[in-house]
Amino acid sequence: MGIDIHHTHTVEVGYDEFCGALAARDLQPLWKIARQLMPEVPLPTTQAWLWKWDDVLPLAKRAGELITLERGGDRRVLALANPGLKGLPFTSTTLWGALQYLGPHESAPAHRHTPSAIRFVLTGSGVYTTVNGDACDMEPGDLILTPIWNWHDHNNRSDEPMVWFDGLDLPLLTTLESIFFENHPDQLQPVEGNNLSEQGFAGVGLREMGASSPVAHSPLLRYRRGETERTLEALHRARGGALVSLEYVNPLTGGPAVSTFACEMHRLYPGTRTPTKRKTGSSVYVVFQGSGRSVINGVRFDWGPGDIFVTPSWAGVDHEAYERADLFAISDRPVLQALHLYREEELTEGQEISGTFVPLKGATSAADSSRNEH
Ligand code: GTQ
Ligand code: FE2
Repeated sequence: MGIDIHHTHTVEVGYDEFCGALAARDLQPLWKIARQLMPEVPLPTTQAWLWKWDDVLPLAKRAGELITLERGGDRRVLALANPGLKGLPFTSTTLWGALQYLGPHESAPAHRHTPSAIRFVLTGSGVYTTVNGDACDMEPGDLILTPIWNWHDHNNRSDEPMVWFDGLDLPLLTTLESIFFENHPDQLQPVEGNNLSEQGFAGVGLREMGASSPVAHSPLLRYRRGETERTLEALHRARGGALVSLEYVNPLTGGPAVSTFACEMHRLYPGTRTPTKRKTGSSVYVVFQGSGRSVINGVRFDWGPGDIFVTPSWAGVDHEAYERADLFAISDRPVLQALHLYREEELTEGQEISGTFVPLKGATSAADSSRNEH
């Protein structure tokens, strides 16, 4: 016998009882939820938010005194938890942003996982992260990749702590239910050499014949601040304008350094407000140097060195620097592009500012914010 529509009994109940019967059978009527499910434009639960360096750093330092690095916790990391995401430790629905603190002469043990990570160094010196045997030195302004399923441990040889920004695709991989994790059999993995990945790219456009390369991510694991600086200067000389932006790419493919999110650097020059743009997907911005403000959906976010903020999907965003400023950013754009979901547009009119973000409290209205000012 096949599937028979006549064989089953009919239900004769009123509408309220009918709705109850649906719920009891784990069914939901689309007609009640269609507008929520498919709004005309993205209505993100990710909220525009900002974490001040001055609020986070003292707590990271205190964590340095209270927490030791042992198997289990593995890392001294403070996740930037978006208040829109119901207590999840995620900065947006796709991106993990965090500050990691590694004390003098400490090591964080070796492990690997399917989430890809990047480190953008904020302060400190004399630290290296070993990535599959390649000891990558970390200095302020450097970007270090620890891509999908690569063994990694962090080691501080100096007398000073180091603080860096961690960006991961962990929320995305949580949704995709594809997270695997493994501890290395030893506390630290063996080191094969120092900055080996850079040696493979000693000349622009030159590469050892037949050199093997990973397919899932960039073969270059360390992007030095000096190279970023040179490229930003060259871009500014060529283009001028209030904003120059670069992307950290896989030198072999021109694609993103890791496949699941983009790494970018934006240099803002003072005196001009950038045009308002919106795009699908979220971004996490890390202020490396300089100060300024960004307006996100009409709310003003003031920032300075070490501050971190997140822009939700389809939010109107513009920036203005008070002094020359460098914003490092990660974004889920590569995923949206691969799925043909990426859209961006520039608004013809600038945004009016309707309120100011108050750190720790969130957005307040213009009237409230003036009352709160002291
Ligand atoms: O340094 O290996 O922020 O595994 C989250 C998970 C950092 C790390 C994070 C991690 C790491
Ligand atoms: Fe890790």
